[in-house]
Amino acid sequence: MKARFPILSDLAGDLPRAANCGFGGGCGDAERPAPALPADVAARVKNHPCYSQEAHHHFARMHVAVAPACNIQCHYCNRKYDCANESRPGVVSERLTPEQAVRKVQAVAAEVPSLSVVGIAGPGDPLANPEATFATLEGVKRAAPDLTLCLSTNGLALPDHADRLADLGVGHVTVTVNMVDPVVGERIYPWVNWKGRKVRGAEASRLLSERQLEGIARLAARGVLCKVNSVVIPGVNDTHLSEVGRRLRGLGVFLHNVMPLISAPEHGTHYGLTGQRGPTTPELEAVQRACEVDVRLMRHCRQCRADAVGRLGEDRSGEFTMASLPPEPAQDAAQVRAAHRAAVDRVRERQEAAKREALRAVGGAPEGLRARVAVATRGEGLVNEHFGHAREFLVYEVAAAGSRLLGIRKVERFCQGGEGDEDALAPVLRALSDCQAVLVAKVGHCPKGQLAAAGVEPVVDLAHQPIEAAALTWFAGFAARVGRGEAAAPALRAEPAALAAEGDAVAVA
Ligand code: CLF
Ligand code: SF4
Repeated sequence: MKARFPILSDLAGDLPRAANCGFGGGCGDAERPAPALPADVAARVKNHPCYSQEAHHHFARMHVAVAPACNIQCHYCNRKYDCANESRPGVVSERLTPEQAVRKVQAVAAEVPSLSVVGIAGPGDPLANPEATFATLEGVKRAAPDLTLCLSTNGLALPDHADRLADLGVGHVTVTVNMVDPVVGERIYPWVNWKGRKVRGAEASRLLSERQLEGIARLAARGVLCKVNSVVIPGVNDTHLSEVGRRLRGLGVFLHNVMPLISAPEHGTHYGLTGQRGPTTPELEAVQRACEVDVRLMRHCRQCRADAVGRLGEDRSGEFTMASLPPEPAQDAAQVRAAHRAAVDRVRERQEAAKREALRAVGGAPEGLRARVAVATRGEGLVNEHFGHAREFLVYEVAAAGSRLLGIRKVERFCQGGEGDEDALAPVLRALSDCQAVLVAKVGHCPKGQLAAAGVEPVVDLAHQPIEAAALTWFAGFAARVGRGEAAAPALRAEPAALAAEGDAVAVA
């Protein structure tokens, strides 16, 4: 089937060109879509790739690593590595001074028209480094006022800085909240540094929790949109996080990001060295379901590095090392970013129209029938990645009432240098084992056969279609086949059975 809808690159001619164009690649139940946001809130999250799942197809963020110190110790963190609040493990390539950070933002902003957000997320805690953090935020605001300022913190120092953040126009703040019960916290936090003194045991977690909740309440009172990240630690806080969710709802938290612990011995963390594992995909999904009561759940987090650059899921940080930047600050390209936003708005209108049309077509599917559809994408909101090139799949749940993202399944790229590797295919098949179909731009003969044998239908005739419209279109045909007895209805809440084989694929909520 030919592409029926224009793709963003079709619109590139509308845009002033930057040297290195950055184009490239929910919440609620599929049967009970989340309610619409108030207009003013919708406008504030519209182009933020973390606060809007849809925006993450079109917009990039960058982190500036200006905050090396931390005021607490988490058992999942090793100071040599990125802050696990917001990062997958991996050393930060460069720590920056505020002046370097502003220069780097100017350079990236001039090269990446899709850049919409600048965040500070480590490698320690931004508010344990307040001078560097505020100098950076103020400098970025002066240099590129159209960029949204963002920050992620453990919350210990948040009450002291909430007003200053709000005064500065930081409209999006993430707080990592892993517990509201100090007995649970004792198993996550060995100590916190409070006014120059190390506080240990349950007292440390009681203090941390009180400060976190106070800080969130202050931000909410100032109209700052708060996101909470919670790390699922099996056997430690997995059954407790629904209680955390209940407390957060009362504080007006905008978004809850329930994400898996990343733990490996080579990271040198306490958990890594003591064998504390992360959750399997079914375990993670179960905790997310328990938390998803009257709060928006983020399901597209990629647990980025503290020096990440690019769209979520892509890492362009290596392109923007300090040594590679021009000696003089690059000229800003605000008009290029504005043109990108306008182009994205036009694409969105078309993709929304496509979705509405697909929803009408799927309206006759039986109530209660659902399926899981994996999608390979390079961005732009399209099914546009080859199966063998995908490093991740977006998994959607689809039903007659609509579609919603369930999560991201990271995989090793199956095709290396034009050849598919049989050994690499098995983990990909396991990662998709709970899906009824995988929508891709292309797929080779061999993986096509193996996918079909594993019960996952490879679909290429929806290539370059908008993702959700494509998933719904596939579902309409699937429902018809189920009706004719040619396909079996999947069990409700099908789970990726083999994913308990840890290490094959990391699910990122
Ligand atoms: Fe960075 Fe965090 Fe701001 Fe996003 S990340 S400070 S809110 S701009 Fe985003 Fe990365 Fe997940 Fe964070 S995908 S780890 S949620
Ligand atoms: Fe590490 Fe972040 Fe925890 Fe500090 S708050 S110990 S930097 S994970």
